[in-house]
Amino acid sequence: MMFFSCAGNKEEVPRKRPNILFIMSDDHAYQAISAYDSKLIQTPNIDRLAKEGMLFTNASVTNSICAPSRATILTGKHTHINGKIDNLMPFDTTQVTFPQIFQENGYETAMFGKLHFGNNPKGVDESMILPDQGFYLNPDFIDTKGDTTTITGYVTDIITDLTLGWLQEKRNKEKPFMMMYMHKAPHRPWWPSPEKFAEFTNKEFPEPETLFDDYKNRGTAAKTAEMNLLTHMMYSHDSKIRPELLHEMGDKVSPKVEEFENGFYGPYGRANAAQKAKYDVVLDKINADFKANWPNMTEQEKMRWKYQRYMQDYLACISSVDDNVGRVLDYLDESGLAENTIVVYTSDQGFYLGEHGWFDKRFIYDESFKTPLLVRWPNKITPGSKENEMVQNLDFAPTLFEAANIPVPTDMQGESLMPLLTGEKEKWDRDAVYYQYYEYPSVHMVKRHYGIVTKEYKLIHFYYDVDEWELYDRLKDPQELNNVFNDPAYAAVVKEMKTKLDELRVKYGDSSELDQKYIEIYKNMKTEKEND
Ligand code: SGN
Ligand code: CA
Repeated sequence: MMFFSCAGNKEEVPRKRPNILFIMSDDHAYQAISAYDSKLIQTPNIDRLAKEGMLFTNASVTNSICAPSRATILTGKHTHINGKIDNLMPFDTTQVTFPQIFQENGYETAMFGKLHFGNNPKGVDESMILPDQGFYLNPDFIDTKGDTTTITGYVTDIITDLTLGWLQEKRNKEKPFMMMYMHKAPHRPWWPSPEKFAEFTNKEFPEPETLFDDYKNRGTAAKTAEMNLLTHMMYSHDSKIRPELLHEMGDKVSPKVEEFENGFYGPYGRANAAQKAKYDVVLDKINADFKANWPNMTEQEKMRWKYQRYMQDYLACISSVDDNVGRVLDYLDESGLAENTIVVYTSDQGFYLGEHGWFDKRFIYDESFKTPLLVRWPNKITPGSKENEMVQNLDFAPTLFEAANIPVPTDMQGESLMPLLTGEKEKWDRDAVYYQYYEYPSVHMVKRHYGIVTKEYKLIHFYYDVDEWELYDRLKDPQELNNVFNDPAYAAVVKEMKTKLDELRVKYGDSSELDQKYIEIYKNMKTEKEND
């Protein structure tokens, strides 16, 4: 194993080392944090971290999907190296994860909420983990011993109660802590608490400029992805139309969208009678509106209706996350812990909130590729600072190690963000990041691709069943509507970016042989599943 311990310093170092509170939500788009963009929602509590710390405007993931992002964060390695390239592959449990190293270096460690693989987090003294994706209502948790318990209530509140309970009472207060507080929300199917559901269905949200994107000047991948609000978002599972009503309305419900079996009753069916009564009031209203108006709407109106329904639920889930982050930040203040605690807020990736007509993620395009990142560390980070350097989830582990005075394992691929956090920017020299997405063919049908992103440009290669390149001018075309790969004016940029991309592939140990190997593994895995 390639890591070191802080031998020799064990007596005096622990008390001075900072505590770490790592907060991560699932699918939280930066467009839905008011410190980034206030047109959709106010998130006053998350915003405190920007006011009192640093907000990163070009933070990204290496592979925009849940479990791979978590594997990257835990290992500090790209997914082609740690092996967790998609949501389907098993996580290689021989990989060393950063909580293990914190634990070995005298930290008290805990993890509460969604992990999404293994459900046997390594290196945590205490954990309560949702099995797989987990449930919004009355969720099950797997505890430190591996036993399962069901807790009554709304998942975001419960994960916070568990987190606060550990911080207040359970942890060993002689040691610094490294706590991972990881929300399930706002993951699909976006079930809000009953109170937020009632509140947010009365709101109307501004539409993104590209809601009616026709994918002109883009490649095959954008045109064939299955994440369009009108044609792929489900009436029942997503927009919360009761299956009985869909059945009753028959052909009046168009366009046809394939539904998940139990898409509605899966989540709703978890509610007890008292909870159902609260949800029913709101569901009745939504369903009555759909019944009366849907058959008479134009395609454009249908798109708009679905967008509003989507935003009402998605943002209601975020509002609960924000309230609960506020509870934890208040506790840090009241207990006097805030001053020596690094607080990180991030998401496992970005998310489309109707931009390009989409929901979901997976693409290297900005709304999916970029992820929120806010870091507060009193007396170290200048309050209210903003940073636009190209940083990634790959960098979290090395950063936290440096902050805790723990040597960074030499096989980790990220860079510590400490020079950016502490105003020593001259020590930062990265100008490009590397990205790769693998899960295809699969849900949402986003094609395999890899690419390089600098502040100015994004070069992408889609492969496997296509061989297409795209180049975007990030400064002139921030919405990424014009692929300029074949524009002669960009020939020199293409050449330079291709060379840089090759260099990055070598630097991070990636290659076309490895791409091919993962294609074979994926095919075999799918065949095995089909034969089961
Ligand atoms: C589920 C979702 C998909 C989502 C994947 C991966 N459908 O399959 O929309 O892309 O998870 O999400 S759902 O209706 O069952 O929620 S991830 O965040 O876990 O990567
Ligand atoms: Ca996710």
